[in-house]
Amino acid sequence: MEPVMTVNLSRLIQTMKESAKIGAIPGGGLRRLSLSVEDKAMRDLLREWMIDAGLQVRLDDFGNMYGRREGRNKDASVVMVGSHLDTQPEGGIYDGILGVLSALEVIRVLNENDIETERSIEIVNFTNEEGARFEPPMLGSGGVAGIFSENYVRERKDQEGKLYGEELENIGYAGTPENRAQNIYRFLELHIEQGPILEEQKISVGAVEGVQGMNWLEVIVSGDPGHAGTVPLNHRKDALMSAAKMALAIQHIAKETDEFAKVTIGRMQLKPGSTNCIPHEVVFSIDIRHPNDDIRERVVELVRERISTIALLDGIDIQIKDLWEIKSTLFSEDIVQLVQQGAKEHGYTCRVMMSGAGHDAKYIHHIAPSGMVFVPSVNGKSHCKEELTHWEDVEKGANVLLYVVQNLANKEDSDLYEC
Ligand code: HGY
Ligand code: MN
Ligand code: MN
Repeated sequence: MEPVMTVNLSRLIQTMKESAKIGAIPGGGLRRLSLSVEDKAMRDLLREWMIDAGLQVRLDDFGNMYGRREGRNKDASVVMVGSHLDTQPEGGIYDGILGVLSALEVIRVLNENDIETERSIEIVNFTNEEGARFEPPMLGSGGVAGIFSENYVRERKDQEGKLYGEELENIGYAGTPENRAQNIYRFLELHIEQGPILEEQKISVGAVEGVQGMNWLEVIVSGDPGHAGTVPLNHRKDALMSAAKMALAIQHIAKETDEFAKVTIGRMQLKPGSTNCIPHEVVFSIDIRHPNDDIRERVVELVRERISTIALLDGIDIQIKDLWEIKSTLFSEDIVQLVQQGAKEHGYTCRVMMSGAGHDAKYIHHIAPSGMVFVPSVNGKSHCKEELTHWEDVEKGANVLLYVVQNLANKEDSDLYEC
């Protein structure tokens, strides 16, 4: 086993700060929606960095970007490392980005120390992990994992009706199906925790054992249009007022079902959206999550029942669409152990934990044993410009990533994963 190596923190910070300029918004956050001009600019920069690092760059038909560093055994299955560069509308500078740029730093360290590995290493940027522009999330990794077909992904529309496939072509990042990730030995993703646990418990590294299950639904509530000044309240079929009752009922269901149930109404649009018009249509999203699939499914069932009853009592129409569902996933035990071993070798505190957030590793785990390394989020904040992870914690996470990648990249084929 090679000596316990470390990353070049100042170079990693520099790279992260460089990326944080692309799509920067006032207050220190990022708006870099997938397949936007900002995403293109970041992809262009990543491609430049990959080429500078001597990587063979390729693109698949979902727009996923790969940079390959050949190993001694060109036929052996590869170690893939990475995450995503797209952000939320008011995202932070670490979510996903840290995983891609730490993977690049791992390559840079191996290069400058002339370390050749048995296996090839591929770093990856997965398209549209967030699902902020094109729903559902994780379309790039889900496409590679065979969850979503190329047509399904290409036909996804954003809120302005623009198509994923066309937007991908417009930014010049449409690749080919034969370039999709394949023959993966292991996949690894470094990511910020996006929650409060590591910080509260003063632990430096999370060895992620899995990702909780989640559902995305869309609800369309249809009432009657009318004038704000003339229609008596008891004659109204006000879509917004019914939607408001539904929102409170949804939160109540989660609270009464289980302490770990999480529900979020993240977007709500109403029509016609004028101060003096009674809203006749409200469309809103529901994000439901729980580590236990039975409980999560129970919450979904209760939500559907309760909001349908509210619609009935209010005499309005309701349509409930199932947008997306992932079941709770457990990662590979060998990677969880390797992450813990890496933390131990470096003398870092470490704990095993589930992820509350969804990640590309969840879908890649369908086609290759996958795992994740977490680093603490200050105040547990993420998906906002207040997202912050201290550089000394970034360094620890990246050092553990380097350790695990080096270890995996020199492992024999004997323990190849049977899909
Ligand atoms: O939604 C999620 O959990 C992830 O951050 N995209
Ligand atoms: Mn992420
Ligand atoms: Mn995210």
